[in-house]
Parts: sequence; structure tokens; C-alpha cells
Amino acid sequence: MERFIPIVERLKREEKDILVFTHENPDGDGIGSMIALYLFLKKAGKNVTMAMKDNVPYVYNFLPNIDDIKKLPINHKFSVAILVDAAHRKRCGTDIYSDELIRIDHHVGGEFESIYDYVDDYSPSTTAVVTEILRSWDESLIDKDIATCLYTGLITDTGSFRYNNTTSKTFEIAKFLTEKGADPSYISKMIFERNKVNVLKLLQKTLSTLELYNNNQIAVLTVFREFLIETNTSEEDTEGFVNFAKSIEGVKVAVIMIQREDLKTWRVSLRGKGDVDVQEIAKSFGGGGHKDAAGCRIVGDYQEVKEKLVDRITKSLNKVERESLTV
Ligand SMILES: [Mn+2]
Repeated sequence: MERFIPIVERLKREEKDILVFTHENPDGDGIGSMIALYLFLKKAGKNVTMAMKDNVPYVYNFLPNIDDIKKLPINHKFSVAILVDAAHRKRCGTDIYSDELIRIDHHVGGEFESIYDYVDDYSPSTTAVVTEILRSWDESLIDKDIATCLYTGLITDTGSFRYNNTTSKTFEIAKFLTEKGADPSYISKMIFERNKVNVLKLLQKTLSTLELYNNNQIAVLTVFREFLIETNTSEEDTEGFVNFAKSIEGVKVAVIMIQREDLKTWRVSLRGKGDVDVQEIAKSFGGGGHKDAAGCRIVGDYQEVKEKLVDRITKSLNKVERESLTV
């Protein structure tokens, strides 16, 4: 695939040390992008380190080279740092030291870091963006391990090709990665079919908190800190829980509120299933994301925070309804 991509020329030139890093509470797309880029740059003869703040979630422990992932912050100044799958450097949850910072991403409206940034908000995943970069660099260096990491981000960010960011291009990328050695059945099994009993118990408690608002169009789930303690699980085990709320017929916006350690901060994930732009909602609370998947953090009393969220979502639902009436 012959296409001029500035970041490729920039990295080809780099002779000093490169850091590849991703956001905190990492997901399949962040970790997949990071490891794929790390493995490729190593094969291309570069001096590269990969790092993030948190541990690798259990479901991603089958990915190659996870033992090479260093913990952030790193008290060393790199020549170039590449932020993958995050709209802002602060999303990594700590400080980064580098002469230059470049972003590779697919989030809408992120921070502009460098003329070498490669951000495509039409892309289904950051690994799809990374695939494009690596193909333009040297397709022959993409091996089974790299393809496995890239495919992982593709299926986790598209909900296994179910979300509306799935297009014919998504399947083209999936085809390419499968030809390069990614095994769709194996990867899906590793991510979705290795549930721990404790995690199911956590899910059971979480589902018991289900509340519906606004004519059953808004579904809210809550993970209280005590649930994590009682089931001996951690916050990262809640990944995907919000989709149970989203799966309910008639629900247009699903919410999960996760109580942080300080008991007064709530990590909120929003999922949209219609015309509502949940990114707008998250943004009004200082967060961000995509039209159908977004998140934010809100500090406050549980009932108050929940009411604020439901009010704000109801406003968006009403707005969409008004707009559909005027058309
Ligand atoms: Mn992503």
C-alpha cells in the first residue's frame, strides 16, 4: 500500500529512544495498538520502550510481549513519545518526559500535539490507524504477533463488528490481519470466554442495581466499591458490563457508574444506541469519547450524581426527539 504518511517518515529518521504509551484503565485497542507498534518498531531496528500506568487486564494477558510493558511514570526523557488511543497526554494518568510527542488515535476532537499526529476519527479503532501506518511503512514486517494485537483492538472497539463504526473497510482490515496470521476464533475465545467466577458474581451484584428512567430509555448500572471488595475483583473486571444495560430493548442510553476508591468519585461510562450523541453528554461533564461510547468522571454524592446524569441524558433525548419532529 503506497501512501505517504508523515509519521512514517518521521519515525524512520529517529535514531534515539522511542516511547510508545497508552491511556490508563487500558482497553484492547490501547494495549493492542501499543504492543503492535512496539513489536514493529523493534523489527525495524528502533530503540523502543512501551509503557502504561496500569496492569494488563486479565482478558488481554494472551497478547505477545506483555512482560515487556514498563510501568509509567518513567523517570527518563525519551526522544519521541507516541501516545496511542487517547485524545490527550493526560489520559495516560501520569507525566511523560520526551522532546517530542506524537498522537496516533481515532477519538473525536483531541489535543493537537505534533504535525506528525495521525488521527482518523472515522477509523473504527486505533489499531486500524496503526495498521494503515505499518502497511505504508513495510507490510512484510507485520507478523502473526503484530496482527494478533491489531485484530484485538479491532474487535474490542467494534464490539466484534456489531457497532456502527463497522464498515466494509473494517472487514478489509480484518481480512488483511487474518491473512497475516491473526486467528479470529482464538482471539475471541481469549477475550470473551475466559470469565472468572468472581467476575460473574460481580456482574450479578451490578445487575441487581439496574434502574430505568425516562420511559425505560435510560438504563443505569452501578458498581459500588463494596462489590469489588466482596467479590475480590477490581475495577478493570467491570469492562463490558455497561453493554448488558445497553442490550435492553428500547434503551437508548446506557450508563455505568463505578465508584472509585475515595468513594466520592464516579467513573461514568456511557453507551448510545440511537441518535443520541453520548460524547456530547460526557463532554458536558468534562469527559469525551465517541458518538456511541464515551466517559467522564464526576465527583459527588451517589444520588445527586445519578440525577445529574439522568437529567442531562433526558435533555439530549428530548432534543433528538424535537429534531426528528421538525424534519
Ligand atoms: Mn480505541
